Amino acid sequence: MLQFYYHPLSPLSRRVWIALLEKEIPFESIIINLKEREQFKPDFLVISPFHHVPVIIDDGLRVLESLAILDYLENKYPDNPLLPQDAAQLARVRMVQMVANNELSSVIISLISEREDSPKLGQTKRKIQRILKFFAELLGNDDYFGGDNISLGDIVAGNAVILVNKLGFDLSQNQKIKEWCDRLMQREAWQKTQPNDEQVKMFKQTLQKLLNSQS
Ligand SMILES: N[C@@H](CCC(=O)N[C@@H](CS)C(=O)NCC(=O)O)C(=O)O
Repeated sequence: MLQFYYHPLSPLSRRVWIALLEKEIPFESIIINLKEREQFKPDFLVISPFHHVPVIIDDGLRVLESLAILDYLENKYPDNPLLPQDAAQLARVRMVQMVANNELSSVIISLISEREDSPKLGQTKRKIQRILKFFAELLGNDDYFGGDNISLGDIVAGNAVILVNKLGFDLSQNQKIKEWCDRLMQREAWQKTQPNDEQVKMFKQTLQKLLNSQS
């Protein structure tokens, strides 16, 4: 059975976790406790040389890097597809996925570490606003970025936007995006994977500890 190395509070692990559940792929959970620094244990470093989760091992094949894992799962397990066939739809899904990965992930550290009155936090919030406006335009009147069906774009972006919201960014000025997040949260895979308030607090503490140890 596919082995999934992850931590439930790791946002990048959650992308893969949601995809496994949405695609209904059976897997064995192996939790790497990042707070206890289990990612640095020699046995795990053999599997994950950069001490990161997520990692999967499937039929003896080790895959690391969340986006590479998502592509692997989509190609290896075609049921419950998460990528559209149509060229324009696929471009939309990939744009959302890459913008979320390249632009949105980086704002999370500022949301956690900057003080309420810091200019950097103001800049971060303006950047999030621009990204959400772009997402809303792309979504149009569709339920998902994949059209009628959820896609890898929805998973990568939805996971980040829901976290940004839980970290204090108000979505009330972005009604379309708020409704899309609510739609995602009605799905079983999302209810199983999204952190509650207590877990978000723990995530903030762990990340803050990591940032302090690096400074
Ligand atoms: N580019 C990698 C990054 C993975 C990553 O940074 N994972 C974090 C958790 S979200 C981690 O394992 N941190 C522990 C560490 O770096 O020691 C991916 O997309 O999979």
